[in-house]
Amino acid sequence: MTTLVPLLGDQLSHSLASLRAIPKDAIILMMEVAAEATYVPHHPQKIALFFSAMRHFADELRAAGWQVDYIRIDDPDSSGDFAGEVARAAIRHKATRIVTVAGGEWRVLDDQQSWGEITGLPVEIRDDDRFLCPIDQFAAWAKGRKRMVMEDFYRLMRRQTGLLMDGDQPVGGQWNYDQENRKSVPKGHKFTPPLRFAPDAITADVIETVAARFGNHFGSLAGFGWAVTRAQALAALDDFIAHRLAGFGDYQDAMVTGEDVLNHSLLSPALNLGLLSPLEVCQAAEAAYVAGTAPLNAVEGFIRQILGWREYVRGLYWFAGPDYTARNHLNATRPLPALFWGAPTDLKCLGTAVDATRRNAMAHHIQRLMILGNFAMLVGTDPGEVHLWYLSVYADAIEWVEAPNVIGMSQFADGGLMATKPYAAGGAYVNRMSNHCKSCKYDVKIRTGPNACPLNSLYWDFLARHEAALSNNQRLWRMYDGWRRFSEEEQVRIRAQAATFLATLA
Ligand code: FAD
Ligand code: DLZ
Repeated sequence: MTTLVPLLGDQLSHSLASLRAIPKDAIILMMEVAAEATYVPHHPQKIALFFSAMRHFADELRAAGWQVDYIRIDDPDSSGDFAGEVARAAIRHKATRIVTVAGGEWRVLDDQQSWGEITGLPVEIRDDDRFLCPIDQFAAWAKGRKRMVMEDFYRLMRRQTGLLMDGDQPVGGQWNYDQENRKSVPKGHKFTPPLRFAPDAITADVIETVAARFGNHFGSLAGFGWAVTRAQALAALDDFIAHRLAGFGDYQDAMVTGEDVLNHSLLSPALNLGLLSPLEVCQAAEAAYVAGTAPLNAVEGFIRQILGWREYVRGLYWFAGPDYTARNHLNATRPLPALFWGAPTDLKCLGTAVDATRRNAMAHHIQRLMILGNFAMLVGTDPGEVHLWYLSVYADAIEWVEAPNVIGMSQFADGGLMATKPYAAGGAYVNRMSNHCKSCKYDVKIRTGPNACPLNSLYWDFLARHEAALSNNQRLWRMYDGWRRFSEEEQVRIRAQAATFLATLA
């Protein structure tokens, strides 16, 4: 009896369900495969992160007494994909059964479901229980609801975990302190930079391989500093809690030219690879509040992102089904503008966000939602293309978390399953939340004319274009009222201005 345990690149947790209740002589199979590195053109830092963290984890498993069969990307005999490697390993080890944990994408789960037929072996696919809300629990909660409001789900999760709870009531008397979390950054404010990790020999080797094989993908490898082990991820967590959590709430929605990180944690890659558990991260933040080193608005805001949003989008991804990424409620068909792949743009906010993405395989939430996502939606980009771009370029992008954020939250392509209204904004929002407009070529205060910020006309044009689909939405009433207050001549001027800009994108 030989048990083969294929373990995927985002399953790097010693508590993984497939490592429990199996014989100690089982063979753990880890596979660096070309198909996974190229099914979208991942940012080279993302590929290097996965490969380096996988190699480090394999070493940790061996040190813990497991037998690990590790297939490297340059293995000349590799078939290049999961199914082929599982089939080869099953023969190599004379396996009699396969035990694995469900992957984080419908595509991968489909593949796992084919392994039985390919190998002729019984395959047990265990639930991924590294989340706080099981998929079935989310489905039971979501079923029959007209709107799946995140805030309702979040309160349920607070009660279920006891995080920031005082008996049955929220600590501090309020569930949500978002109102306190929209401050703009005072001039000259200094942010403490995050802890980064110089590449060790394993990472350096991986970086060399990735540069040679995938160096043509969009993105730079130069600044690689991600945590690639659990020990490093824990150090990054400690550093965030000690130095940046306290300011997390205040400037959560802010954007500053020259500041890539602000007070964000940069923990999503470690969380999504399984190097950290969501509960331990939330507990560390809660402990800082209890110890008096971080205020409630910061701690609640941070915990809500993980206990609320992260669990919610995961539940929604599996609840919505495999065709979710094909949704296109607004029938948007424009190809993704070239600026997303680094073509020059005069819009400072967009150029800054794309450049951060290129250098870091990272952009913070408001850049992803209100700069990049907003622009893609305003110009009518095909949401499928937007989805593939986000899946490619961010170090933390795995479809279960990326797709709902892109298709649902940022593009409104699911017709409101996730968001109650499109996150559409013109230049005024960017000007309020950032200092980008001060050094931008365009004038954010005007709608038309050669110097007008393109976001202004694009915003109104978006609303006008989708009037039939959106104007009944109560939450958009004020915006449509604003549009109708323009004179007919001004409406024509605004739409012509937008059309001129859109023509430059083609
Ligand atoms: P912080 O601001 O420090 O937040 C703490 C943690 O909360 C994050 O590490 C993350 O685990 C969690 N979190 C925060 N917001 C969300 C959210 N909306 N959904 C799920 N988890 C959240 N997150 C990903 O992990 N992978 C993605 O591929 C991804 N794609 C996104 C695409 C779009 C269009 C948008 C709007 C958001 C996306 N997010 C994604 C969510 C969020 O932007 C990132 O989790 C966050 O920017 C990661 O940086 P951080 O660790 O510094 O986050
Ligand atoms: C993202 C990624 C990359 C770049 N490479 C690999 C790989 O070589 N081997 C692997 O096991 N996983 C990789 N991944 C993650 C997968 O594409 C996919 O996101 C997860 O398997 C989903 O659970």
